[in-house]
Amino acid sequence: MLELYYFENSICAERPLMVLAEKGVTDWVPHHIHLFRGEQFDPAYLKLNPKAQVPTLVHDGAIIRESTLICDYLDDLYPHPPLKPGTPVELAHMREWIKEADEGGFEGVASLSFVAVFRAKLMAMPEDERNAYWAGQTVLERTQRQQSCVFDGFDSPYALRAIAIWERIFAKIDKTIAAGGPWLMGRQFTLADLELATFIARLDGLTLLEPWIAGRPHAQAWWQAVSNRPSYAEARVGPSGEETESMGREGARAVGEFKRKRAEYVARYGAG
Ligand SMILES: N[C@@H](CCC(=O)N[C@@H](CS)C(=O)NCC(=O)O)C(=O)O
Repeated sequence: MLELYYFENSICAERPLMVLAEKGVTDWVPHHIHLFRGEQFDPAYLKLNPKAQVPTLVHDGAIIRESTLICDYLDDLYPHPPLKPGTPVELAHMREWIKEADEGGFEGVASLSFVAVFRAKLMAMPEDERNAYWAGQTVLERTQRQQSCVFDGFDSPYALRAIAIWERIFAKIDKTIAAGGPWLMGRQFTLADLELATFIARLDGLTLLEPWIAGRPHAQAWWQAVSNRPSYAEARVGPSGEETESMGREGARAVGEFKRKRAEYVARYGAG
């Protein structure tokens, strides 16, 4: 039996959801973990995922954590159509994209989400409620990042780091697709495209994507192609449900400040 613990608006949980859709796998058991209701801290869930994060996959009793590892596992479990290239060199190159997305891209999207949207939500909470929210967290690094984004907004060093990493990723996507698309690994759609896509969908939902792809026609064409895949819609990638409206509205409010910060970054360090 295959069971997936996920939250519909989690950019990490959308990764395995999209893999399942690509593979046409439908016989899995969904377990919804509502992050805004604190269900990730439920003692039963903490046994599956001590970091209190989604997604978690349970396959015949075996627990698999970390979205990248879950996607890899699912691709091995359901080999058709393959989402990994066939040669060791290509495999290493595909994994380099995912490593960059995981090491900096995730933190970047999370920071921008907090600066643009969750900041307002947390600032509107009474102080003791906000402190209780952070006190329940299990990863100190994440708590400190969130606090910096909430209290300092675009002046947080994490906002600048977010801009730096995504500037580099978008420049690299544009250059790679120009050299031979339509996908990051050439003719084959792979986990590299898919695993970046769910992160970029959040930037899109926050209305922060357009400034990054406007002057990058190849990255733009790639994004069109990824977001037009049936699996993207089937997995409901991008803000959905109760989050859609607030993400778009709050994100649009932040876009002016984002553009100013990005212009400052580009003037100082260059684009990509
Ligand atoms: N490296 C982990 C990160 C998982 C992660 O941080 N998930 C977020 C949602 S995208 C989460 O569960 N956050 C819990 C919270 O906000 O309390 C993975 O890729 O699975």
